[in-house]
Amino acid sequence: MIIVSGVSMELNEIADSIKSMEIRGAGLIARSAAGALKQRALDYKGQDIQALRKQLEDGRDILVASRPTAISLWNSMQATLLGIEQAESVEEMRDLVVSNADRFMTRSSRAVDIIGEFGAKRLRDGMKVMTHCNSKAALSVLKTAHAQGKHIEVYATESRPWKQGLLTVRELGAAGIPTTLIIDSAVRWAMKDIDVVFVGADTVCSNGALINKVGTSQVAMAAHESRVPVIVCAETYKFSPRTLTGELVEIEERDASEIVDPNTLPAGVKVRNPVFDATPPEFIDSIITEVGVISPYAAYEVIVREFGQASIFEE
Ligand code: RI2
Repeated sequence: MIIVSGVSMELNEIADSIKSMEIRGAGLIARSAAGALKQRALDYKGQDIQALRKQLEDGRDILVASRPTAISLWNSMQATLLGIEQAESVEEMRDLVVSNADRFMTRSSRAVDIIGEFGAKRLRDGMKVMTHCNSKAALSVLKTAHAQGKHIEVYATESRPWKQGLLTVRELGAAGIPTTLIIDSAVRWAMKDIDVVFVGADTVCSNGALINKVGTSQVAMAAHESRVPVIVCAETYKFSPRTLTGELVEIEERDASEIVDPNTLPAGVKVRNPVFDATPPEFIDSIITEVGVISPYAAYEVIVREFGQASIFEE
């Protein structure tokens, strides 16, 4: 049982909450999944090491299936189960999973703070910032700059259909940061007044492309046209080693009912609800990670450094 937002939850409940987006944000879903796998290890009371390993791998598969796009979920599972095949007892496997999960959760929370410190250096008094959706990493930059006494103003998009932008304006408003909410269609209209764009990341691909909340690519295109820099805030566990070996990132499509009640439409009218899109590296100024500020074209280096390189020459 783990406690999320004060509620104790089982692994399957955590997976359901990630799928329903009660638990959302690529970083928080990764931390919640690591905590769920840790709790499954702690809850196992048997002495059969193969049974424990199967419970952990089944739990990983359930959690990974809850949302397909954010590589953070996959990476957190890999980090939490790292080395279990070498464990020689149930106690050793349990202790390894617990320490792996704790290290991942601690490191990932610290990474958000470090990104805030690095990103705040790109903000000066009087700057107007646009952000899209609701990214803890991006908001860490804005709140850190504000806490340093920098007078910034934020334009936040509504981010339909889930309207995560309302979470953003409530959070920034409560922090005392002057914030303006705009609808997604008003991005290009607002861009003439914007100095810099800060967004989060669900997945950074090996070629430097960004997979993030749908609409990010339109924000980036409008910024590029106005020569406004786009800065991505992405912890290293959001970089995808799977794209290094040619895999494509699945763009999650969610139920039409998140957009409109299909029963109110004429028969035959289709509704599609993709909730992420891809922004090419040429529209991105830089990516702020907890290991440094990089060009999007350096994503390969981060992936190899953080995850190693599956060599075709390895035995
Ligand atoms: P943090 C969110 O996806 C948004 O796309 C956001 O930019 C990204 O995850 C990263 O969020 P969703 O969960 O990890 O709202 O920076 O679908 O909080």
